[in-house]
Amino acid sequence: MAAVVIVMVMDKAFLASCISCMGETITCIDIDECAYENGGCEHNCTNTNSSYYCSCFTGYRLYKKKFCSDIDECSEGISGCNQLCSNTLGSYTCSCHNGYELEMDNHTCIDIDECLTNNGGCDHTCVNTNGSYYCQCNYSYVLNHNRHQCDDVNECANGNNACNQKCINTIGSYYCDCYTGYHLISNQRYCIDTNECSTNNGGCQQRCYNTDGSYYCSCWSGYYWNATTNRCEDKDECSPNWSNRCEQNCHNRNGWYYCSCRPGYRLRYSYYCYNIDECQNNNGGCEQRCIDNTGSYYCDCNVTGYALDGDNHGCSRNCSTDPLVCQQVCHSQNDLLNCSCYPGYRLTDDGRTCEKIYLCSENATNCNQICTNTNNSFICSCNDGYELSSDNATCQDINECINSDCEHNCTNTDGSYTCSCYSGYSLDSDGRSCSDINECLNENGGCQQKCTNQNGSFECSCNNGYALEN
Ligand SMILES: *[C@@H]1O[C@H](CO)[C@@H](O)[C@H](O)[C@H]1NC(C)=O
Ligand SMILES: *[C@@H]1O[C@H](CO)[C@@H](O)[C@H](O)[C@H]1NC(C)=O
Ligand SMILES: *[C@@H]1O[C@H](CO)[C@@H](O)[C@H](O)[C@H]1NC(C)=O
Ligand SMILES: *[C@@H]1O[C@H](CO)[C@@H](O)[C@H](O)[C@H]1NC(C)=O
Ligand SMILES: *[C@@H]1O[C@H](CO)[C@@H](O)[C@H](O)[C@H]1NC(C)=O
Ligand SMILES: *[C@@H]1O[C@H](CO)[C@@H](O)[C@H](O)[C@H]1NC(C)=O
Ligand SMILES: *[C@@H]1O[C@H](CO)[C@@H](O)[C@H](O)[C@H]1NC(C)=O
Ligand SMILES: *[C@@H]1O[C@H](CO)[C@@H](O)[C@H](O)[C@H]1NC(C)=O
Ligand SMILES: *[C@@H]1O[C@H](CO)[C@@H](O)[C@H](O)[C@H]1NC(C)=O
Ligand SMILES: *[C@@H]1O[C@H](CO)[C@@H](O)[C@H](O)[C@H]1NC(C)=O
Ligand SMILES: *[C@@H]1O[C@H](CO)[C@@H](O)[C@H](O)[C@H]1NC(C)=O
Ligand SMILES: CC(=O)N[C@H]1CO[C@H](CO)[C@@H](O)[C@@H]1O
Repeated sequence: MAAVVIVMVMDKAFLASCISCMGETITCIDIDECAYENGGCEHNCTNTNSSYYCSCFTGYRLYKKKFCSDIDECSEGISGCNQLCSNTLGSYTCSCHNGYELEMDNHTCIDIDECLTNNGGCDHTCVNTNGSYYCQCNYSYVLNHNRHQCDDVNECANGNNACNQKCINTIGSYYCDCYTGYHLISNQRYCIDTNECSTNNGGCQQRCYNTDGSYYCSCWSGYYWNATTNRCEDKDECSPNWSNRCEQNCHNRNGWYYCSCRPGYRLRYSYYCYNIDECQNNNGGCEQRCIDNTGSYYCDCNVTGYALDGDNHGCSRNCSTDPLVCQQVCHSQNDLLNCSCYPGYRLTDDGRTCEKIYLCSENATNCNQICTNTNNSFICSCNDGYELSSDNATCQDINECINSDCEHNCTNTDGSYTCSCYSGYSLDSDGRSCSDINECLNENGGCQQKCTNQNGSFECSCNNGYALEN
């Protein structure tokens, strides 16, 4: 404290002279130059033995021994700032570019991982970089102009994107699709025709035809599509509505038809009918001439006097087929004709003409019973009970019983007739009427007790007290 008081009463000059007076007994005390106006130092003043000096605060540099000027650490490159440096009075501060932050040492800048905060504002992927970051979009997205949002890419907008039929864009993707009747192959891009017929015959009843992108049904030949019933139905080729190739007869069957020919024709090449020359085979079965027609044939008898039999094949001759052979009467047997003549005529040597007979004495008169000569001929007649038949020669029995005078039965006999009576009657002497026979007259009719005659019959009965045995 005392020193301090002393200093206060000495000026500088004295102090200096004092110091130089070495060896003097005068006790010199240090003058504190800093005490007065800080020794003229701008910043710090430090008093020393017999002197003093000025110094500056950190960040300042001494000049002209007393004054202090700020050190620009930034421009002098001594700041140690990692990135940006800004000078301040007496100091400096480090700072960092965008995207970096100052470390705890206040000098080093380290990258800020913007992606840690809210994904950096990126829609999809945030990629941190040294000092920055960027957003990335998933495949099939494109980064919006704002660099953060991801917009869907319409892959289909540009040339269908390898889909050969339909391209369907979706958010974030796309897929290929096919028109009806096609399907995707395994690469999921190309469409190939779907063979609808391979499954369930395409739903077709009969034929299924696959086409590119579609298919159609049809019917087997022999069937047609009936639009009313929606079914394949049998074509009735034989009906006028459909054509058939049969030359003659047509027979429809389910799904087909066949042809046939009328008798006398033979089917050839399935459709055509050719005439059969039946006469080539065994003369057509004709006994004489066989004449072929288209489709048939017929027999003919070309030997004079012969005519076709009922079977139209055989030929035979009889009196009506050869009427001119016999002049009068004709008899035939097995194609042989025998002529004869009416009664009163006789066959001449030619075997067919007849000449008239004039006398009953000639055998050929043929009179059966009675022959009577006339002027230039003869006539036949008959005995009683006979009549002349239509040949004027033979006599035939008259059936008198047709209109008889018998009372009961009449029995015709050759040339006559007899009458007879029912049982129980007897024929009268006139040979025609019948009388009842009284049977009781003859041995009591065989009755034991009473006999009662009746017309044509009789009856037995018993006395009182008897009964007829069975
Ligand atoms: C300057 O003076 C101040 C206050 O008296 C002190 O804290 C500092 O250390 C001094 N600086 C120097 C370089 O002497
Ligand atoms: C960095 O600066 C801050 C504020 O200016 C201070 O509080 C801190 O102590 C400083 N750190 C270092 C290591 O200097
Ligand atoms: C980051 O960038 C700074 C400045 O360009 C560089 O000094 C530092 O080495 C980089 N860090 C990495 C990890 O690349
Ligand atoms: C992007 O891709 C990632 C990885 O494949 C997936 O997890 C994410 O869901 C996708 N985001 C969108 C929007 O598709
Ligand atoms: C189709 O079927 C209907 C019903 O059976 C029938 O009436 C019609 O005639 C058929 N159509 C033809 C063209 O035959
Ligand atoms: C033939 O055709 C006519 C007209 O289409 C039809 O009315 C008739 O039913 C058909 N006849 C047969 C047998 O199919
Ligand atoms: C009858 O016809 C056949 C075949 O034409 C012929 O061979 C035969 O000579 C004919 N007979 C007579 C008698 O005309
Ligand atoms: C004669 O022959 C023809 C032809 O065969 C036949 O139709 C007819 O009945 C025959 N006549 C007699 C009387 O046999
Ligand atoms: C008549 O027939 C008899 C017996 O056949 C014969 O003897 C007689 O000469 C015949 N008379 C005449 C005239 O032909
Ligand atoms: C039988 O006589 C009658 C009468 O004289 C005559 O019309 C008829 O033609 C004669 N019949 C025969 C077969 O000669
Ligand atoms: C008479 O005629 C009847 C009926 O035709 C017959 O039953 C009966 O036997 C005949 N009697 C005689 C005697 O011919
Ligand atoms: C404070 C200080 O260092 N005082 C010194 C000044 O010089 C004298 C003489 O040399 C010393 O004796 C003091 O100690």
